[in-house]
Amino acid sequence: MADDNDDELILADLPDDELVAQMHDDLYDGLKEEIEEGTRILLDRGWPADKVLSEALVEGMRIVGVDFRDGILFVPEVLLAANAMKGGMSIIRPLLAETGAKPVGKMVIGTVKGDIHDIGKNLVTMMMEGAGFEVIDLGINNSVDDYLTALEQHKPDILGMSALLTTTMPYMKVVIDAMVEKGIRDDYIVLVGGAPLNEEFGKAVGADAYCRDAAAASSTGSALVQQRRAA
Ligand code: B1M
Repeated sequence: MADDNDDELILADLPDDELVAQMHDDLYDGLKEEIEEGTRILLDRGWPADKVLSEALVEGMRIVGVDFRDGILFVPEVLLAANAMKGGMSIIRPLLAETGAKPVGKMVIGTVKGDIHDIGKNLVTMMMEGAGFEVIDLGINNSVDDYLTALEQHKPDILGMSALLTTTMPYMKVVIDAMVEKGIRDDYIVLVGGAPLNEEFGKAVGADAYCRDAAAASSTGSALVQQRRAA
């Protein structure tokens, strides 16, 4: 998608719509510095952090995902795109956290065993922090033991699990079954999410809720914690 004129382009001179389109191209091309610059420009122009996130960054990654699926982009290019996306996210993260209210609860979150996708999980972390949660992020490739140890250690209100592969999403059931076996399942609200999941899957594995995106995770998490405290 890069063209020969890229060097001459001054991002700050572009109107909003062209800048956002350019950021989609820059994300596609894995240009981290340009993504960081574009993110700052939009914020300086008064765009709310969540709008920059969804319209410039997440939408750009959606386009990358389509071409990855269609065999036009390959793992190394997608890794660069992910790295650029993380550059933009790191600027937005503190802003989202600032908008949050008082601490409302604690969450442990991690991507399941065998799965190294973490952008969506990181977004959920950011939105939960923005909603006032303390979040302990276990990172990627978590085994049952990793989750159980973290639950024991941090005693959160919520356990969140992320999976992006159809081959790794069944592992969520392995974790929940282990919680049942230990008699601790009902001590926690369990939320699951990731692109290949849906509501039925969430029910089938025994989660409290499936969250289609980071905003749903923060609203569902907040509502369920409040319900639990009220009960
Ligand atoms: Co991967 N990959 N990938 N990949 N990758 C997908 C998931 C895929 C759909 C691409 C495709 O074919 N179209 C496909 C999976 C197919 C399937 O299983 N049906 C795929 C594949 C096949 C693979 C490999 C097997 C490729 C290979 O090696 N041949 C390999 C597997 C590695 C592994 O994990 N073992 C692989 C590797 C990679 C990279 C390393 C290159 C890179 C990951 C980099 C990183 O994460 N640090 C990568 C990427 C970037 C993608 C795509 C393109 C983008 C994922 C993403 O970040 N989306 C993805 C295509 C796609 O999803 N369309 C793809 C943006 C993000 C904001 O959305 O993650 O959906 P998402 O998160 C959302 C919601 O789902 C939800 O909220 C988030 C924010 O709104 N959510 C939660 C997510 N987790 C949640 C947890 C919650 C709640 C909500 O807890 C409460």
